[in-house]
Amino acid sequence: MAHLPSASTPPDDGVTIVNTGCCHDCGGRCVLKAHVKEGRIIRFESDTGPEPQIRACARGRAYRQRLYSPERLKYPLRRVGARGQGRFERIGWDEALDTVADQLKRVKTTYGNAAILFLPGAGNQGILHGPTAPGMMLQAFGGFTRYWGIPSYEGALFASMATYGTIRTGHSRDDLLNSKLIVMWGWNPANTVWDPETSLAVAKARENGARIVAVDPRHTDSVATFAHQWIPIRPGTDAAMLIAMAHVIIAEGLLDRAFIEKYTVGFDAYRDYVLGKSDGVAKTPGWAEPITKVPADVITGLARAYATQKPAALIAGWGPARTAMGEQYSRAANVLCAMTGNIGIPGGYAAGFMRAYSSRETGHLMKKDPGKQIDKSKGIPSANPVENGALPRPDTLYKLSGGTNATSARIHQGRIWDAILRGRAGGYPTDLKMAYIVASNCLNQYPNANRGAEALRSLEFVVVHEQFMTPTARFADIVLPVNTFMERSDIAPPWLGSPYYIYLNQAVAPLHDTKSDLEICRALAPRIDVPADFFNMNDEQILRLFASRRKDIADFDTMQRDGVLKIKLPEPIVAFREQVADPDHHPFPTLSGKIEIACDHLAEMENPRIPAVPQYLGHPEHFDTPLAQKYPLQLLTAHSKVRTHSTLERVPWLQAMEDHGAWIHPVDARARQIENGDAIDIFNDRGRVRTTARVTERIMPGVVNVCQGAWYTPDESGVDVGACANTLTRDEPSPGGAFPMNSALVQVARVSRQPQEDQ
Ligand SMILES: Nc1nc2c(c(=O)[nH]1)N[C@H]1C(S)=C(S)[C@@H](COP(=O)(O)OP(=O)(O)OC[C@H]3O[C@@H](n4cnc5c(=O)[nH]c(N)nc54)[C@H](O)[C@@H]3O)O[C@H]1N2
Ligand SMILES: Nc1nc2c(c(=O)[nH]1)N[C@H]1C(S)=C(S)[C@@H](COP(=O)(O)OP(=O)(O)OC[C@H]3O[C@@H](n4cnc5c(=O)[nH]c(N)nc54)[C@H](O)[C@@H]3O)O[C@H]1N2
Ligand code: SF4
Ligand SMILES: [Mo]
Repeated sequence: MAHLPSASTPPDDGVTIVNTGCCHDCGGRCVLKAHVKEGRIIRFESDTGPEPQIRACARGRAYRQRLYSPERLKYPLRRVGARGQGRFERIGWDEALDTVADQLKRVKTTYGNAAILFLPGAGNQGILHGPTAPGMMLQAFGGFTRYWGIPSYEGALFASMATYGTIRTGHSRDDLLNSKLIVMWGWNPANTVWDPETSLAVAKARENGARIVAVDPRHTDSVATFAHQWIPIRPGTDAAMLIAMAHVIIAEGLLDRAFIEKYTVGFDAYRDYVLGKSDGVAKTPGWAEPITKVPADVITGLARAYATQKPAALIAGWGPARTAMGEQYSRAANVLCAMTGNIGIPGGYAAGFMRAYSSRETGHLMKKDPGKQIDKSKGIPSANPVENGALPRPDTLYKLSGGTNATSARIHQGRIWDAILRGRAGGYPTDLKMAYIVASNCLNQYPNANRGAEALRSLEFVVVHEQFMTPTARFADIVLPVNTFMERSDIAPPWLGSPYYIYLNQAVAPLHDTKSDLEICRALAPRIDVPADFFNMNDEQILRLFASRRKDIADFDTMQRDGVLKIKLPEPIVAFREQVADPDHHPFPTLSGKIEIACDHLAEMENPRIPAVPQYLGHPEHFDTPLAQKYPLQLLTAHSKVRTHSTLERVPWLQAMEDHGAWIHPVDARARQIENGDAIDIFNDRGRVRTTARVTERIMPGVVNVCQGAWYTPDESGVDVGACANTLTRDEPSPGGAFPMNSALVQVARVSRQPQEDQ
């Protein structure tokens, strides 16, 4: 591959090192140096350059087994059996593309563009490949219906926008060295990475003397590695604990009154709720103890520590916000940061969405832009003709720019299956007839997989661009085989917000008869009469065009040669540094210009489920509802360290690191005669999964965890023997749009005992 621009001089053994990277939606975005011999990658190494190094995790280092997997899709396929049965025949590219073009045109002519459902997924995070080109193509074709809501963070995002008017609320990781106390609230970067330098930064902060407390129902690898104290908490009750901490801070006068006065609005309303003046219930630690299962003195202790050991970083992960009332937890965390004045100062943290550097978006996210405010009566302009002019949905923060698009033309991602099945009659904006799915294992990754299978079966046509025969691809009529990021070039910004770019240089020629998503669009666009201007540029021309628009990419060629561009910052990023140092010239980008402890924009919704101040609120599948009699255990669906969602599911090296199985506490296991290693069923009214019991005290009683991402594999009787978490999850989003994947009630039963091994 000597012609590739990144190739350094081959060492004597005929190996060429290609500077490239890894870019699924994995929490990272890392340097990989591919050692290529005779056109094949024989090993990877990671960043060996100057600090800070952007080092790959086990998943990236195992990538050869994904790239060269015998299970890769090799050529276009057409369904021959019933939809979902997984029987296909090989066809040529022309036939496959003609079929897709004919179906697109048929659906457009018969039903209109709104009947085309585009489901882009997170599979590839480069700017060029993955769903970008298909989206542009379908837009030029007259538009499509899509979803709103991102399962990662919708609750955290909603709360961040309501409180701060922005998602840029994070600090660069080097600033953790300035913290005296770090609270890892539902945050497990030892597994989920959250940008590659994070674990090292937390370790250094601990060495530097910071005290580290973790609040998580699971004793995660992060707890084991970093934390001085583990506080297990009942899932979905975090808002109650945070509100009780606020009670301690108010009652004991530990508030930062000057900060509250100067930078916030609405504290009095929150204080009245916390003290019980508005509803007669004082939210004391004693009130929170039976709700959260956290002893009152532990809540009091953490509240005092957080308010007095300043600066303190409360890092509020997204897992607890992936719950049925998720935004209340995030709002309560944000408000606690504000009450203690831990915002805008080195070593503090604002919680919120937590993006720091923004190579992903432009600077507008930090500016209040009233000129861009949406006129509710006129509707929202959009380049997608299907959406153009649609009115905002109720219960959206439509007056703020930079958050979720408020258009009512979109359907919440968690409700897509219901929308397909019920359409306009069910109150959705359209009747959906075909799905165009790119880089998404939606059947596996959206909540309520059994309903998903029913929905996909009901469509007239399904096309999937994929690399593997995923549970979703099995439901396609046409599967188009796509290459991986080792087989093409791209630019990738970091996952969350660290200051660098990865340039992925193509390391090997595309394997089998695969194409990139962009190449597919180049071939498909003329077949559906879409003008091909964009698609006529070659890959590198587009990457150069992208780079030329970024102020922080000064030299494309050097970035391309090195495979990485690290941006040097003059000082650590501290969110809201200017707002706090010089409030007269730097208002917060909210409507009031201040941190909104009580938010008028929320109050205007007049929805008691979205109160103006954060509250602890229940929901129909909470631990204290009648349903809990039937299904007494709470299900968590954390992200696995050996997969990226459902990607990398079939990589033997990674499977060897950790088996799929369910964590269950010995008390719950004993009550069900379950021993470690037993086959168990986990079930509720939505479905039943079969997996292996991992009996462990690393999870609190009353809670079971099945990591998300295992492949949905229903057997003849409907039992999901792949144990996909979403066979069990709830698909009713929170009022603010949070995904309730950590709010399902379940029961567990033993299926059979493994034969005892000889002693
Ligand atoms: N290895 C790996 N890393 C990843 C990913 C992956 O698939 N694999 N995915 C990436 C992506 S796209 C995302 S969005 C992020 C997700 O990042 P997160 O959302 O932070 O990850 P989770 O593992 O879902 O949740 C974090 C922790 O929250 C805990 N938790 C769950 N519910 C509750 C609750 O109600 N209260 C409390 N206090 N804790 C709770 C879980 O036990 C878990 O340890 O991870 C990224 N990183
Ligand atoms: N129960 C539960 N469910 C969850 C979560 C949870 O915490 N709990 N987390 C949610 C979160 S945070 C997220 S982000 C979503 C992720 O959900 P998805 O976006 O569906 O992510 P993956 O499962 O990784 O599937 C991505 C697919 O893209 C394919 N792919 C990779 N690269 C390319 C490419 O270049 N082109 C094409 N065409 N395909 C490619 C991969 O093979 C893979 O099948 O899952 C969500 N689902
Ligand atoms: S999977 Fe993510 S965190 Fe791991 S090496 Fe690849 S980019 Fe980095
Ligand atoms: Mo995500």
